[in-house]
Amino acid sequence: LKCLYPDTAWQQVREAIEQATSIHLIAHVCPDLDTIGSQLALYHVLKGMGKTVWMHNTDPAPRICHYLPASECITYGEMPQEIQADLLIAVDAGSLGRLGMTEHYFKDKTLMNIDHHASNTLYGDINIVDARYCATGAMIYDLIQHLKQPLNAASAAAIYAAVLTDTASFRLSTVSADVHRMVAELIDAGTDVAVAAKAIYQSHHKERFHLLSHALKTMILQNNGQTAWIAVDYDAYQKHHMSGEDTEGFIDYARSIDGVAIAVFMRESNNNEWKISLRGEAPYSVGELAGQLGGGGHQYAAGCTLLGSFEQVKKQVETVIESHLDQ
Ligand SMILES: [Mn+2]
Repeated sequence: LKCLYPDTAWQQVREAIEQATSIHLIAHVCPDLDTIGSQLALYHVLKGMGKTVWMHNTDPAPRICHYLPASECITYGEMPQEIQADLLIAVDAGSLGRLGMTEHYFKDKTLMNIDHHASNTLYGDINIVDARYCATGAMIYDLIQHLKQPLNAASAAAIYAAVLTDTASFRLSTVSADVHRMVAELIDAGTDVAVAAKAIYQSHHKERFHLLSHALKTMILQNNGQTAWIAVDYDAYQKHHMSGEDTEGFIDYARSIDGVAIAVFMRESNNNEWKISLRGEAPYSVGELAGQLGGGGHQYAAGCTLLGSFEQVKKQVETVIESHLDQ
């Protein structure tokens, strides 16, 4: 194997992991496959090193990750009493708030922060944050090598799921030749890409498409066709018995229109609470844009949560977008 970024300083991470006997791995709220894949890949590696390992998160893991080995060991919700870890490792979370846990839980514990968000607030006692990585899962690939551990089929499959989804199926400019060389190693280690594709892209409920057809009818273009908007309000959401993960990918329809530089998907997750997803392209940074709205993310993909009516929230997002388009 070969590290994607050999200059990343993993030494402190390696030492802390080697010294720890029990470790709690934590994914971010509304977990995606990068955070869950990173959590699972680390789980298999640390188990192989003889550690006691827990995977406990605030929110449930998405249904599509259930094909990954040990995903059934991930728990969520209230903190179980039996978790007594001497090291906590957060993966793919840009800020402490993204873990969704009371700050009390982190008191007097060593917290390690492994992430690839440029906006990361360096909230850990040990921070390994490197925005060059296409996915946090790819960071785990390098970490495995620094720990001098083998890449087994279970961790390879988890890393593959993380990288596949965080690069929008290898379509982003973060995908280098080295990323593809890593994927070759993941396949050699036993990853079945067809099984992954089937689980991730071809296991949707039919209700998703009823909601998608509703969402597409809301699509509007503004700013001379440079911005595209789609929205799903709470009523529609409830009517189709949906959960957040079922709207995954809706924004891609808005982004895929010729001439659109910034796409916005507004989802009312509760009455007057809107989850805003943003996708963009250079020279714009939707990560910066989301930051101005109290959220965060990457240059090409970001999000935030806003409170208010549809009109109020849309106006707020619009104002920030227009200030970026004007520059
Ligand atoms: Mn990520």
